[in-house]
Amino acid sequence: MIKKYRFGNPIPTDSVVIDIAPETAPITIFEADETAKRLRYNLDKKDVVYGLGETIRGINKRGWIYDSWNSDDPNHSEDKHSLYASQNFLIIASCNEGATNKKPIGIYVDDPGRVTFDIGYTDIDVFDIIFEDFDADVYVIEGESVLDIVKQFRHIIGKSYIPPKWAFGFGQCRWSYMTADEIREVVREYKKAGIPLDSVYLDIDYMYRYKDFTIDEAAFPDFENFVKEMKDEGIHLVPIIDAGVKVEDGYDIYEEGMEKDYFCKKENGEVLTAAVWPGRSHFPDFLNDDARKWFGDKYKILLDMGIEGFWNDMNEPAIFYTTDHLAEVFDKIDSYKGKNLDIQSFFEFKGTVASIDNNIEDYKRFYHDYKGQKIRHDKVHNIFGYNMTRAAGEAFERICPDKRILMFSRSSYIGAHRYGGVWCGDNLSWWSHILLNLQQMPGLNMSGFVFSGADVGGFGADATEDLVMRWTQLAIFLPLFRNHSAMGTRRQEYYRFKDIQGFKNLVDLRYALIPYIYDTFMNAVENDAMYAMPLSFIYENDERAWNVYDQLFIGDSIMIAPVYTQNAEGRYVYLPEDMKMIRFRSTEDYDEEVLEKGDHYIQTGLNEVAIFIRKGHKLPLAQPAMRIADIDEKTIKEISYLA
Ligand code: MIG
Repeated sequence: MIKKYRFGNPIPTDSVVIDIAPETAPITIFEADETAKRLRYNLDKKDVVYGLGETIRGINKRGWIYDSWNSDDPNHSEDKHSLYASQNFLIIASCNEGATNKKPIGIYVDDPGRVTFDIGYTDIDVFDIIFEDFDADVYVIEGESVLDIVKQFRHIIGKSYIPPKWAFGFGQCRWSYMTADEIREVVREYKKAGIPLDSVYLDIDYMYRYKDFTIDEAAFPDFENFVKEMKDEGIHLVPIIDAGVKVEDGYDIYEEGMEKDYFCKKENGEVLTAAVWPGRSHFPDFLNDDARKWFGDKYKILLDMGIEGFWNDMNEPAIFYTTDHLAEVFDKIDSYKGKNLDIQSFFEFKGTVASIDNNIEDYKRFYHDYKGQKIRHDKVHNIFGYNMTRAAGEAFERICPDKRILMFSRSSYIGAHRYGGVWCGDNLSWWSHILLNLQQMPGLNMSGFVFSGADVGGFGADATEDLVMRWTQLAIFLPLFRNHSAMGTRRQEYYRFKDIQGFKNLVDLRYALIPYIYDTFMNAVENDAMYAMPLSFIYENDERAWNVYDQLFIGDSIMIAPVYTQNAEGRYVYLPEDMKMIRFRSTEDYDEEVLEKGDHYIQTGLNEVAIFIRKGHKLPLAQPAMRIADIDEKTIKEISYLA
């Protein structure tokens, strides 16, 4: 049962697609304090709080304070409060053992501005939702189980995005492959290593001077033919699209946007100028229907060249600086000239310079023309990236309604899940980020983002072979499986490491698992179900299962428990019932063992990966192929646990 409560005068987000009349009676379950602009829920000792999409920390969000404020922050450390996305859906639940008969409760806070979730941070037993303005639609969902609440919620937000089948294959990315020849080399090396590959990503350097929908002809001569050449090899090229449009006379997209008045403007009516990768840029007003349609149609330029997938970046939007703020900073610096910096002025000075990127005040300098209203950006900040993805998704529906196009985005808000997936942005080659990747998946699935994953091997910092291998042992089970790393970091394409055969075995296993992965994915989308979930979603009455935060069920047949500790040759795994473990060294070489419910130390060397099959379930395994399209369903064999 879903109830909607309306507070103040909410700005519509189009995240919910089913019309629900607001309640006339005041909210119960949560205690509303209009003066404090707050909703409060008193947590029981055993309550677990799931959800909040792509955020830092664990699967249970209790014990930290989160700010929904889409942020370009490449340092995903535990002390942060915001990442790139805002998915304000949570479920409060507890184990039913002991027959407390307490039912779980879901809450969706539909507010495109900043919202703070203090989940047992200030007081471990209090869950507060604090609004900047108390203008929001709040949905409270009661249900029989966590999965039931997920299903009810997903029903009102509409069906999740489905990518083309090849997008479930392995993708290789790097910031950046600078030339077509460099990409040819990557494809050649993967082929030589016998490692399956379906896509290679183009990061910003394929563009000419970082201008959206252009190609650097010197680096990528005859691009259209190159796309075809790659496609003949079975490789899809996936270019990045950035949110900012370069200010440059003669650049048609800039000129059209200016002429049609499609860029975000300041209070005084002038177009906002912000610096991002292309240098001085303007932001298309994705919230405006006409501007959104206009920008979306530009994807056709690349679709016409044979491109079938994209990733949208920098759409929080990230801002290196605005020209206005920069001028203020220069003035401020001038005022220090000739003066001595004492301690206080030294820190002030340093702070002034350090404050130029992603400055909160800059998000108050521009406006949107949204549904006939002029709205200051910070009030709708969290739906900007969503509407960029929507621009693309709506355009694909117009341009090629019968074809699935790959689309995923960095920034998001619930609603964007209908138009694309997400990747978790600039993580680091840290062991703790393997676990973070695992822990981000359930929250994303709950809020409709089923096609998701993180940069395998870590984006920032230098990766090591063992870390990349362990990370891959998780990622082969996740829908978006892409190895990506940043400029200046150690290269981490699989063929560059020593145990190439070990990596091949893992990617082969991924391709062998495709029938299961694809079915599980499609089921999650069609039935508003979970793709990756913690044990407690299934074993509601098993108190021990509620305490497991580093294992996942992938669909309801198999469980994974990846190793994410440096130099560890195994780990403890909790089995919520008797299960059959398959320990793979390759798709041909594995052992099977039935293990009893309970805790086990599972030995898994660096080249081994364990899958646990639930009783009465089976795991189909296809003969691996070098490309998704070449997987032959007739080769499927089944490993079952039908005891
Ligand atoms: O400011 O395009 O998250 O995946 O490689 C960095 C360069 C901009 C951030 C993305 C990352 C991408 C990078 N981009």
